[in-house]
Amino acid sequence: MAEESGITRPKGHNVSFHCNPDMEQHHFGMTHPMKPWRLTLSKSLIYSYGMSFAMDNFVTRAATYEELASFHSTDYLDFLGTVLPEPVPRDLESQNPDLRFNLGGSDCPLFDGLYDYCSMSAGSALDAARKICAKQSDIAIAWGGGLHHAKKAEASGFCYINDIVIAILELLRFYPRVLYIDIDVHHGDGVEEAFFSTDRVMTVSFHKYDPNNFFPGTGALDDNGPKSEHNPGAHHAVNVPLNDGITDEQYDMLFNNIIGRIVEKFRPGAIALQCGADSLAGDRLGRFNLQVQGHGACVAFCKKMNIPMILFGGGGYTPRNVARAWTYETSIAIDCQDKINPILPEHTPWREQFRQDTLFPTLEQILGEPRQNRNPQKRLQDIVQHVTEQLRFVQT
Ligand code: ZLM
Ligand code: CA
Ligand code: ZN
Repeated sequence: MAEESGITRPKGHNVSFHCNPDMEQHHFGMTHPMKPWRLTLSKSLIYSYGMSFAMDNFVTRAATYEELASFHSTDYLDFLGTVLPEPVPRDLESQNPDLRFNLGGSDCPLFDGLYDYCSMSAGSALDAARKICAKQSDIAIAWGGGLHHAKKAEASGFCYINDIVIAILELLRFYPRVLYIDIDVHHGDGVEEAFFSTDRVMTVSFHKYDPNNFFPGTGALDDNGPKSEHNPGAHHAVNVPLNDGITDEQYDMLFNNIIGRIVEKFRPGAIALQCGADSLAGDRLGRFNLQVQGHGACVAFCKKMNIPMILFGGGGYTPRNVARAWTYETSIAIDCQDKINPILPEHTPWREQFRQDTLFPTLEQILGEPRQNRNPQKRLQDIVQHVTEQLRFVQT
């Protein structure tokens, strides 16, 4: 199959792929938007293209209690390890006076094997970080990670354990500075908060921002880290608040401008890139008009800088589009994006799930009518201007 597809190992760098297939068997509940099965669909497309022959593939173990405790409080972990799913599905959170650690509501339900699911996600992310630290990998992929909302002692927005924070803490043992970039449609609040008081991690999130109508409601342009007198982390949180309907072209302009400037100034030793696929057009929860090409362009831009990098998954609620994006991004990591056939391989399992047989459906194919773009060019320029000024306070 490797010969047939013409996919070969990339020249000059190593790519590793970290997953735990047992993670994919878990269910948040029938109608919950988060479907771990999207990981199965993504992997099946990646494998169908023959890309596994160009990477080091690791089936990862679950993270241990001690590894999870590098970020999370033991109170929270102990509770997470013992709570059992409700025999009857719970209704509204308001009828639940007993919600500890924000667990058991409709966003963060208790389900069978919850603790295993969380520790497997974190296990893959941590394995990716360790391969980067050991210089055995230049780009390490953990599509099962990217759960950016989880707090030290609280579940939030479908996230229970913050695998990203745990992985970045590992990177910090070897790299003086780490850059975190988040292209999920939601604000990366958990990661931002975890590193609010250090100048060793710079966090950048691009997201839909509408404090009253879109989760989690944080991440305004001028939220840049607590500006208390002795906080070295001040100015080290960058937020790029966006409105509905942003296009590939606009996102690319913003991303290249902002990330280009940040890398020049902050000079990170490693990059952690959260590739939440809910920023794609047609996502069940998302609001943007990004195509697979525009989403992937962010990965390509980061890769060009030749800095060791972890690619995390994250959100993504229309599984066929999640699988397309993460497959294309895997191809960028291994330098075969120009070699692969945009027509999905004939032997792809669940091929009919994809509706169109191409890796790159048009906006019309995805949406019929594209979502109205509410991002005037002037506003985007103001954002770049703000970030440029913010970077004057960043020293290295
Ligand atoms: N209600 N079921 C992104 C995390 C987004 C908070 C409003 C729940 C949903 C959503 C859950 C089956 C990442 C909020 C929403 C309804 C309070 C959110 C269960 C539909 C359903 O049908 C659903 C009964 C559920 C949840 C929609 N929740 C949409 N948006 C957000 C969290 C996570 O992508 O960034 C990273 C993985 N929560 O808006 C409410 C305020 C709960
Ligand atoms: Ca984001
Ligand atoms: Zn999201």
